[in-house]
Amino acid sequence: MSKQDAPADAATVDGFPPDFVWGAATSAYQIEGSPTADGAGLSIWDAFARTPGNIGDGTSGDVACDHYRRWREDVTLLKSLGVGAYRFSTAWTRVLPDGTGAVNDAGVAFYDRLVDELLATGITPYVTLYHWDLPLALDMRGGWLNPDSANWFADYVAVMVDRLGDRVRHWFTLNEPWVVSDLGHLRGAMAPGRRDLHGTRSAANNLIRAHGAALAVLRAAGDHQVGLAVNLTPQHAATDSSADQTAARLAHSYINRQFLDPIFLGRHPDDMPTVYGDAWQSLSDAELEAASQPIDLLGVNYYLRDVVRHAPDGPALPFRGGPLPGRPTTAMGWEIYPDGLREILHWLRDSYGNVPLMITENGAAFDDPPPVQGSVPDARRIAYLHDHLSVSRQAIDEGVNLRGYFVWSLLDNFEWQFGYAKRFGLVGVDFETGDRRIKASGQWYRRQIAGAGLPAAATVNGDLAIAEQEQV
Ligand code: IFM
Repeated sequence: MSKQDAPADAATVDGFPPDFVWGAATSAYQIEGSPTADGAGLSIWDAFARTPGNIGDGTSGDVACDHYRRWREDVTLLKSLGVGAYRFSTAWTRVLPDGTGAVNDAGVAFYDRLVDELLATGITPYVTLYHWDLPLALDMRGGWLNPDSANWFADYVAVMVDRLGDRVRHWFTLNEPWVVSDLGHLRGAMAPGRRDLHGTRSAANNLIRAHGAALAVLRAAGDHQVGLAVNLTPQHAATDSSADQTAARLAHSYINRQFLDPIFLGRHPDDMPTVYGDAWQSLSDAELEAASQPIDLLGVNYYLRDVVRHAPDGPALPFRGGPLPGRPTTAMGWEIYPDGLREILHWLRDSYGNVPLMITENGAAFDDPPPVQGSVPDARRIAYLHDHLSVSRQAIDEGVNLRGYFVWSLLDNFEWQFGYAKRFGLVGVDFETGDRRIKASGQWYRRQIAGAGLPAAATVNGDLAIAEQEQV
């Protein structure tokens, strides 16, 4: 069911397991601001955003949501949404301003306070250790192209688990390594803005090695739940032609399998030399062995599907994807395709064993309508979330080991190369004043969480009796 005009009191999706984890997600550079406060160093995103022409609206994350100063207010918002978990990332540059070497205690203290406040509020922290903001000092040493990068990352992770590991149990090593390698090292659309296929592959290899090295550190530190978060996007051939069918298969290997086959199966997809041509480099057997140690949970970031065509004259790779013409899209131009989430969840179960899964990101940017009586009536976001939760519930019924769901994002924030123009938040942010306002989707999500574990019989005409009682 699609509800293009879903209001805040629209039906929620019931019947989730009672221990299902409900959360919201953010990342450091997108919300924190104050990049050099309390001794922090610069990251590749500070440098990239300050280079004219890189960000669509000419902005940067210098202020963002000012979360570095307003974090307590944001924890209160999480509480009022009723989430049980919050996924955020730690900025490597606050902890190790030069990327390696001396620890900046004042930077660690920020995350100490945040974790303490979350726990005091009854919210479980899920920490992402790398969400794209590599210390600039390390980029000057080659960044992810340098084979030492895996060790740099492991050293930083050792500091984090040493300082926060008595309270944080859930860790994601990397967020969306494919985006780092492709958009950061091939397309130049994201930091560090490189455009080189050989470098793309080197970065991918070093990211896989970094995941393995960080996993070993976290395992040695005790009883932790460790995984990584990957963006997964169904790749459907545009036509029945063998060229398009092959293009879709190669795109699937490149986007969806490039990181997961090494991590779960200890090998590269057979297609990878075809995808990369001369630029192909494989990991050694020992590196694959280190990277493929078991993880406890896999984070799935799902937004869209791609319809793929053969593109022999493309700038780099022999395929090109985009939305199916005529289908609804979000403000990102991404096709709204909830069935693709179910497809991805099934594919993960069938390909990599029934590893525990969490949807670590799902959500949509829309051009939100103006507030009505104090609330942004973002009906399209409610419909988007509803429809993706419906297929998630269905996948659980079909045997997928799905344990949780995090909306992207808690707040409207700095959407990378698009600046502040694309709003994903359950909570709207006025970037002039920093004021926050829960949107209708945030109110809807609150009702969704309050009643999700209930069987259908506990609902009254689709509206949850328990949620209504709470609102009184
Ligand atoms: O904002 C990003 C996030 O940082 C990573 N996943 C996709 C989101 C929307 O583009």
